Amino acid sequence: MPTTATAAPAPDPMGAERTLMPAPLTPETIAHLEERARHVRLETIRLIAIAKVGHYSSTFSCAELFATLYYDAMRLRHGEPRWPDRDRFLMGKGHAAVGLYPLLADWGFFPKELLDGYTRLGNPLGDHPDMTKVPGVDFSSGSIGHALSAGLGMVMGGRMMNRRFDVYVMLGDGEMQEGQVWEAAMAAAHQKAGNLIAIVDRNGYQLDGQVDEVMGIEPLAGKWRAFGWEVHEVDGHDVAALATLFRRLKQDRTREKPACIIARTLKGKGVGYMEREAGWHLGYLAPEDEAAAIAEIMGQPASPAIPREAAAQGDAR
Ligand SMILES: Cc1ncc(C[n+]2csc(CCOP(=O)(O)OP(=O)(O)O)c2C)c(N)n1
Ligand SMILES: [Mg+2]
Repeated sequence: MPTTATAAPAPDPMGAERTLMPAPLTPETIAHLEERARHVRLETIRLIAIAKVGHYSSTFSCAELFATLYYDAMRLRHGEPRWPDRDRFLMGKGHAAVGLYPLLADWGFFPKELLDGYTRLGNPLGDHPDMTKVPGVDFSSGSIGHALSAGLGMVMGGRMMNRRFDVYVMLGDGEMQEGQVWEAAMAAAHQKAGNLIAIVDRNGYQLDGQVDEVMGIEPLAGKWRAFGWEVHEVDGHDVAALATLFRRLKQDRTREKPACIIARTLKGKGVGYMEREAGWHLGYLAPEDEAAAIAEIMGQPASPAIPREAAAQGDAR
């Protein structure tokens, strides 16, 4: 696969790749990705126990997306967070950064010991990601709505530098209500940003309830198509389906349209009482509840529902 390409929508000399099927996924790769998603969930629980408040359910819904991106799809170099040809990853839903940090540490972008001081005074790893402090974070986020615009800017910057890398932007479904997302969507199609990939974590919930009750966003696929994007809908917890799709998109060097992946997910996926209770957007697990959540993630039977009041609610960010 070429490491550079011009911006232009001109035919790609590697266009023949488009007709090739992606390399088959082995059972070992699938098992590895599933294990990495479990790792994201377990680390999320461990780190939030240090912070004493955090976004469990927002992070659990995209654990398979994190795992597939960082262990199969993205082109990265171990220990080189600023490698100019690396694929970029931006999180519109920056509040799920707690699940990203363990993967960045795994890539050798910073010492793993930093994880142990997550959110503590002087530690660069905050509840929201800061690109000026955390090696491997490509964009500072937290105020939702900006990341797709920034991602398009990176695509355009890559063109100017005659570099070809893919730019992945993970967005929340509540974030779809932000007007700036659609301005960026319109601009990306106009710019034929074929190496821009938006991933919508369609978990059905935002901070204050069900997305379609707060302000409906359907028909979501139709909206993206109408804005000039190629749209794919996929089970966001199926690592095999995700990896196959990401591989296919990466292999297609002739695509001019930016691609949107609508990943159907469950907010809180992996811990039954969080899947059933929207109040877990921000919370803190008491130690005994934490043990039950870990057991469930490790494959033991689901624990009983914990009443909403049991989750210490922090300030809603
Ligand atoms: C501009 C802005 N407004 C409000 C918030 C507060 N806020 C944090 S997360 C969130 C809900 C996000 O929902 P969604 O995009 O669906 O993400 P999920 O956690 O469900 O993955 C809101 C409103 C914010 N971070 N930024
Ligand atoms: Mg959501």
